[in-house]
Amino acid sequence: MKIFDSIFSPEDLKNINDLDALAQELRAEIISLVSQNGGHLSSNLGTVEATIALLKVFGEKKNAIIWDVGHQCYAYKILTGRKDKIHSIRKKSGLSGFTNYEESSYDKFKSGHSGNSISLALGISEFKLNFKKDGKVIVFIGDGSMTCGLAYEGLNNASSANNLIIILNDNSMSISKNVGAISKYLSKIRTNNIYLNTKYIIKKILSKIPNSGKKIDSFFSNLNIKLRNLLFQTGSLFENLGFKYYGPIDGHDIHAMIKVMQIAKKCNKPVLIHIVTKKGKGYKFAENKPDKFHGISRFDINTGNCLKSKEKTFSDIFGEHLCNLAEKNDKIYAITAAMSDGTGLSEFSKRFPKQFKDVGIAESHAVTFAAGLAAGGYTPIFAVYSSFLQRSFDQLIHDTAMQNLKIILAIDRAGLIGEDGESHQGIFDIPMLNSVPNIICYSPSFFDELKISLDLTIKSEKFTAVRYPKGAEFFKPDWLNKNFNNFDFYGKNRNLLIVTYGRIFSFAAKIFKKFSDKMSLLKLNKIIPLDNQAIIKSREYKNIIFFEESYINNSISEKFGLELLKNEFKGKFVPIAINNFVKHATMFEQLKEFKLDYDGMLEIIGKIPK
Ligand SMILES: Cc1ncc(C[n+]2csc(CCOP(=O)(O)OP(=O)(O)O)c2C)c(N)n1
Repeated sequence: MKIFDSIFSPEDLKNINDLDALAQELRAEIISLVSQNGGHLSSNLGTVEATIALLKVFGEKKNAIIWDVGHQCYAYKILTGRKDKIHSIRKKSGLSGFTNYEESSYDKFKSGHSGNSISLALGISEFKLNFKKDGKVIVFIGDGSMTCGLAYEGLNNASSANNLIIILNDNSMSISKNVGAISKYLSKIRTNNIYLNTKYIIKKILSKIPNSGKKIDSFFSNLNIKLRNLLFQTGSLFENLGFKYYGPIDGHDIHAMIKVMQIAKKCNKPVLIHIVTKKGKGYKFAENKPDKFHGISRFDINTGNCLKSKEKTFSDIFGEHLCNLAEKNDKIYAITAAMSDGTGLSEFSKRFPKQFKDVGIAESHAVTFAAGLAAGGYTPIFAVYSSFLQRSFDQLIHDTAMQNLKIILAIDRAGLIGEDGESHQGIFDIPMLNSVPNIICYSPSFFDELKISLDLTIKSEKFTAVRYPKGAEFFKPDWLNKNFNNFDFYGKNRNLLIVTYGRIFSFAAKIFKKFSDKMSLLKLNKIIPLDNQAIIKSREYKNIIFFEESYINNSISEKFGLELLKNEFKGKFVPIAINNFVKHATMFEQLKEFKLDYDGMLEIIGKIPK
């Protein structure tokens, strides 16, 4: 029997004598789990001990624990009553890979996007303070997430939150190496020799002091006062923001963390505990390559090799083609918000370091920075996952479109993305872009079309975007028009027209090939603005079905329907798109759920009168 088999809630931790052995068990469980289901391995391995300490000290329900991003919550899920379901993580109808209030009252929010934890915590803190509710509000946030502007908006408002405790998990990594001035600041604290020696002394002394919170508290207070001038000659950032700062603490030393958290529990002011951890801790392949194992699909535990064969993706093609373009154009400037690898920009960053910037998890800044670069004379291209672009809505409108500046958005992971669940689906970029005046957006279905789209965006004088999906291209028919026109009609039947764009065009094309006497097909390539000629021609059809891999409100299909009405279309128009948040499942299961796969399309088409 495993130690964690006897843990049904954090309360049960008090019966566990060997917490280090529990940590080892949890670690083995997480490695096995992620090797089978995929998931966020490195981050979870790095936070096992901190999770145990956190639940040992703050496990009572009156406390609120808020995880930033929430990708590091696997041990938390196991210890908060979900161990029996943990093997279903990231699978359809199983546990989410992030915190999720639908699963457990220990999870306060659904998480996934970085940097919002402090603001969320402050809201709960305010309520607790005003209504004299007991309990602390604890934020667990990584140093990568501390590159988000939103986190600082929270910190700037935290000085009176006397029930707030922030645990800053500093592993010097975001997905890849962390960037920016704050990261350098944390690194200075970590590497300062005096402090490292002091840390050693702290550990030595703490281990000799019995569980007397008061003594330890004054020990820490004195230590901080004495060291303050030595360590933070310009003043500690966090202390100046109104926090009591404890750290850096060894984030793999459960007992040191428990002691410090107990002290923090007694403080009557906001506290920041700075723990230092190793991303990927305890699994050599993840320790050596924490970025590769940050988010990983199924792998072989013995070799660390992925079980899924690596096929070319849209992100790869984007990265390669942008390198080709930059060879001949030193005005191209690529930006990522902490996703160089995911967006295919790693090679570009090495080959064109002067034309590249990782701005950290700062999507709003990235867009406005791009606008500034454009104003200065560059051709900036911001490669960003669709769901993270949601952070930049005002920057698209006010800082870019309204200024009539030419920037390019390379919108990756557009459409359904699978197991990462509700927070990560790329289904809101189109509704956003449809609200940005004068933007142009292309939606390639295939790799070669992505390259052509990029060429068009670079040549354009306007604010442009290209949206493309996660992973590889689907089946490509050999009968497609060779030119990348704004739109292309196929077929002669006037009873039924199927309209679509992006990768799901492949399904529609297969159906068309089979039933070409019963339907016609319209492939859109330029989706914003809609080409009026496509609308005019579509009026000739009796029935039109529009399949779209986007959220439906303010979608392309909605616009298409409106334009048809304006142009006195008299037939039947059926938009099939996504009408809600999309839960975790495989991408194909999700396409099926929304009738956007081959079978789903056939089913909808079958309902149209012949
Ligand atoms: C707004 C937003 N942009 C990008 C991401 C993708 N992302 C997930 S985790 C992560 C790195 C987080 O680093 P850190 O907070 O230090 O946690 P660690 O994984 O190192 O434990 C990034 C960039 C995200 N979740 N949210």
